[in-house]
Order: sequence, then structure tokens, then C-alpha cells
Amino acid sequence: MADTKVKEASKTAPTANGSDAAQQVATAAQPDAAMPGPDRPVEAEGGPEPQARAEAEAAFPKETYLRWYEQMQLMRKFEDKAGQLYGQQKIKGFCHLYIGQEACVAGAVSALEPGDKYITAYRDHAHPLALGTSPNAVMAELYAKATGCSKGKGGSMHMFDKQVGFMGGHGIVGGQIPMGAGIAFAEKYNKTGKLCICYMGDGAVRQGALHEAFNMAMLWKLPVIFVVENNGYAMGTSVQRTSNVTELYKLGLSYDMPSESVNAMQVEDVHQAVARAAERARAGEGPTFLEFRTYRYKGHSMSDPAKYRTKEELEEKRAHDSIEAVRHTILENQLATEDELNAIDERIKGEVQAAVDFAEASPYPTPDELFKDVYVQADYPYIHD
Ligand SMILES: Cc1ncc(C[n+]2csc(CCOP(=O)(O)OP(=O)(O)O)c2C)c(N)n1
Repeated sequence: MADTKVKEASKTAPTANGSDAAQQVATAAQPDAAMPGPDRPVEAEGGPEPQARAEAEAAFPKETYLRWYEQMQLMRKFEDKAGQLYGQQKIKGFCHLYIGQEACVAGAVSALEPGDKYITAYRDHAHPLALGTSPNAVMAELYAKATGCSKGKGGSMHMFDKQVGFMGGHGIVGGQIPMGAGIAFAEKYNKTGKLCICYMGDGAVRQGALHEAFNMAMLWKLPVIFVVENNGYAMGTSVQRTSNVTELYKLGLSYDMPSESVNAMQVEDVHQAVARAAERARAGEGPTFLEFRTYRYKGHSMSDPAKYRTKEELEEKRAHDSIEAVRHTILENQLATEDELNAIDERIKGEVQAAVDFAEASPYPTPDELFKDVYVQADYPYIHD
């Protein structure tokens, strides 16, 4: 999507480029008044107060807001349903919900182009849904059915849909980071003009894979946008308990990588940051590291009661819900009526139910599928005796 308002915004918005980086590192070296410690609560990063939002003008066109609303509601309602189905043991195995983090994907999809590639970790239902994979195929994959987007062989953590540019969910923490750099290398090598956006959790940034990938991506100026979705926790462990550097975007600065922190509860901010990074990548200027400050409302996975955080913390974060913020902006600026938004909600509820019916009625993969789509194949160009 390219609209004039966005372009204007991306020209004027501040960016942490190489020269700013030095300043930011210098700032980071100052003694911190509030030293991080195990008991320090996660910082409030929820965006403007509701009152401030009410007075904000819509910064994007009506179509963009409605598309965001629809996409994010689809992600949320789809996953609400998936959570229920897991409780009924219709969906088995692992299941990590994205609820609360929807703006991280919606704002990127609106800022990028068809043909750009997406790769992420195992919290991966929202990405294909926003990119246009049918909810039927995502739900059928959760049911391990042959009609799923990974033919029922991937399940919740391994959604794939090459057609829409989704290069997968990946279960090994940090494993997708060098793959994201590799995909970007292929785009550059093939001169496609496309880029790769590579998502990871805050738990992944301490993997060695990140540092090797950052170094090479900078050295070769690869068209990649690295995104850390900082939702405050890796499983049950807070960022404050595991990292000396809690403003995670600063990790990119040691590679001179343009890096910035983004309030990812505001889809507009996500869009603008990704648009700036994409502009740089397409101009041959290489990678960007974005820290999306976000929050997951549910536990790490379905088996996590999330006892490591307080009810008050969760409520405070939910008060800044990204979908509510978009709904508010739409109504406040009269971009649509309450009835129109409710009609969208109803339509999405119907789509999600249709996806469940489709998954239930679909067959399981046949045993011979075990031997298809494996890595080693006769015509694979590199691995041969
Ligand atoms: C290499 C590796 N080590 C450990 C695990 C187990 N594990 C699964 S998820 C997870 C936490 C990752 O948290 P984060 O990266 O913050 O992502 P989030 O779940 O918050 O999206 C861990 C340690 C794993 N899957 N892979």
C-alpha cells in the first residue's frame, strides 16, 4: 500500500541511523536511575491514554483503518476460537496464541509490498491470516488435517504459505533469524527488489544466531527488517530477569544497524517504522532492527497459567488494546458507524466458524505423505554424493 500521508510521515519521523546510534549508545552508558532488577515491573509501553486518543486525528485513510480493523479482528477471533477448541482437545500439541500482539503484523502488512517475505517463530497464526492465507487452511493446519496450509504436517508452530510470502513459523528459538537473513540474501542476489521481515521474540535475542546474522546482514547490506516482538516475557521469565540491556533495540547499535523502539500497541506507529525500514532496504542501505514494544494477553502456551505476572499488570496493558484503539479512531473520526463495525465483527465470526466446519470435515493426511516434502531430494542442487 502506498498512500501520500504515510510517505509524508515517513519522511519526517525520527530514525536511529548510524549517527544517532552513537548518541544512543552514549545515553545508554549513563547510570540508570531505575536499575533493572528481578522485581521491577515491566515498563508501561501502552501508548497514549484513551482521552488523548479521542482527540487524535486519523493519520491514515479510511480504507487503511478499516483494513487494519478487519485483519486484527480476524486474528483475535480466530485465536479466541482456537483457544476454546484446544480446551475441548480438538486441537492438540502445542498452541501459542498471539492475542494482544496483532498490531505487530497488521502494521507491517500495510507498509510492505506483495512479494516481500515474512518469517517468524512458533507464535505464527496471525501472519498468514493477515497475508491472505484462508482461515480454513490455517484452522485445518491446527487440526493436523491434509487441507491445512502445511498439509497437516506442521501444526500450530509450523504454518507455511509460500504463495503469500509466508516462509514459516519455526519452533527453534532464534532459528529463523539466520534464515531471514538468507531469504534477504536471495532477494538481493536475484535482484527482485523485495525484502524479508524477520520476527523474533525477546527470548531469541540472546541467541548467538542473532549476532552472526546481524553481522552478515550489515556487512552485505541485506534487505531485511529484523523485528523483536518484546512482549516482556520469554515463557515465564521477564526481560528484566534475563537481560542487562532491557531496551532491546540497542543490541542492533553495536553492529551500526539503524535501530529503534516502536510502540507496537499503536498500529500506525508499526506501519510508519516498517515503511521507513523498507525504504532503506529497497534503496540498498541494508537492514534495520525494530523493537516492537507489545504484550501478550494469554500465557506463553495453552499450558501456562501466567502466574508470573499480576492481574493489575495485565489489566493495565489491556487498557491500551490495539484493536480498541483502531475502533476508537474509526468512530471518533466518523470513518464508519458502530453498526458497520459490528457487521464486520459478525462477518468475521461467521468466517471463523466456517473455518472450524471446514477443518472438522477435512481428512487427515495419508501415511505416504510422511515421505513427501522432505529436505533431501534427487534434484536438489547442492547436496549430492
Ligand atoms: C533453541 C531453543 N531453546 C529453548 C526452546 C524452548 N522455548 C520455547 S519458547 C521459549 C521462549 C521464547 O520466548 P520469546 O522468544 O520471548 O518468544 P515469545 O514466546 O514471547 O513469543 C523457549 C525457551 C526452544 N524452542 N528452542
